[in-house]
Amino acid sequence: MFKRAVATIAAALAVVAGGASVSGANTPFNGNCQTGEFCLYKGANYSNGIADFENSVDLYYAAGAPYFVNTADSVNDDAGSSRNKSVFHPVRAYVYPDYSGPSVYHQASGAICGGGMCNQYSSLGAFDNHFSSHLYL
Ligand SMILES: [Ca+2]
Repeated sequence: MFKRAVATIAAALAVVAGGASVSGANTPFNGNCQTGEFCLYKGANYSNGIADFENSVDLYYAAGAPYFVNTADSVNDDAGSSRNKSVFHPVRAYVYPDYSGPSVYHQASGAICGGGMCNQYSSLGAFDNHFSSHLYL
């Protein structure tokens, strides 16, 4: 009886510990660009629709591919601005699937912008409406 109670308590503690993980309590695709996430916005200046990711995505237009939250708009070739809020990982976004083709490097969140690189881009210039995959580095 005592052993079972200890096991139950240990399991409960494990759940609590999991809920407060060091990676933060972000939730992908909740429409909020949280710590740890890479976010794409349909419009410039982080506006008009968001897709908030917590992992790499190798293809934006396959079955199950991402849409901007609460819209019927595929993320593929439709991002107008981007932001990396991962503290530890730079993220590279690519024009083609499978992390290929021309790309934009996003520094880890908190890194100082320099050399044309930053963790966020309020507009994407020649890359506007071109991203088709992204990779956490
Ligand atoms: Ca989120």
